[in-house]
Amino acid sequence: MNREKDFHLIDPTWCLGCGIYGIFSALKKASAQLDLDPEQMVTVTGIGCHGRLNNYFKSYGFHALHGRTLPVATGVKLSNPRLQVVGVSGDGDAYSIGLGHLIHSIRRNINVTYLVADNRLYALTQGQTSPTSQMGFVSVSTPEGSKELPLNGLQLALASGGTFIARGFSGDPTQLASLIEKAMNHEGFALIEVLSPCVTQNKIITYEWFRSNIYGVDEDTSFNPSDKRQAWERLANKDKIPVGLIYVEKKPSYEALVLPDRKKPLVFNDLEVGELRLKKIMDKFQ
Ligand SMILES: Cc1ncc(C[n+]2csc(CCOP(=O)(O)OP(=O)(O)O)c2C)c(N)n1
Ligand code: SF4
Repeated sequence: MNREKDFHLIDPTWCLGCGIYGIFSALKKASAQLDLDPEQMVTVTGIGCHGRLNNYFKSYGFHALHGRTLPVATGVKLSNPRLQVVGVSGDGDAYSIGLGHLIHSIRRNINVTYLVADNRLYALTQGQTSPTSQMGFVSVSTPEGSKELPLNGLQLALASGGTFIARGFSGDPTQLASLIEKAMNHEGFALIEVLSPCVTQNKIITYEWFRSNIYGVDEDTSFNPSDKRQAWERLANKDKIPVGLIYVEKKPSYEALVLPDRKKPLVFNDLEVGELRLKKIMDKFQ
């Protein structure tokens, strides 16, 4: 039985052809393949076009402030580690205003799957230059062309101790779904950057551009995703963009260390305060 429709709440209204449709479709596919139920999942999004995903995806959801996807996702996971928590951000949300949270989530290895929709600009606010825009990119915020080097988010993740680092392409939702499945099964923080064209505002970085600039890391049989040096070299190469599972490593997740007894998530604690305890608390405020 095809269970993908169980995760389809309503039809999305992103611009026709937007890359985020591919992410939406891959997330439904992966969730169905893992036989999850919508009530076992929480999707946390930031502000941006990508942020509308949890209006359309059927699960619990939290539409966080811009750049605050990961603090909310961390809170949800620590309150109830039984939930499958998926964060969804744009490149602005993840790599600009939210960058500090990303590095600390990576080094903690909190068990969250994080999808970063990289359309190489700020789409919702009308196409300004983002941290992943290429040098020379002309937009309302850089009318003379960007003078900044683009950020290499996955290389930064590897240097920060990332345990699952992957890149997908929204033009290939089947491959993306298989990466999301692996990410959800990974014990720890799983980062998937998804190359995801904004068809309305980015007339340079298009589906065709991505197709002619990407290659699959698994095309080379000597590539080993447990080898950090190989991963680093692939990510450092500026000529061709690697896609697939780039690095994976086993390490205990943050909640396995701070909540070793995962049978008793915080959320199931007895919230009854009791009269005596309530009095003690109230006395403190007097
Ligand atoms: C604290 C804060 N600063 C700025 C904004 C304005 N803002 C809304 S979305 C956005 C950027 C969106 O770009 P991105 O995160 O890449 O998502 P996309 O729209 O491309 O999916 C900005 C700067 C905001 N909502 N809140
Ligand atoms: S503006 Fe761009 S990113 Fe936003 S919905 Fe339209 S195509 Fe997608």
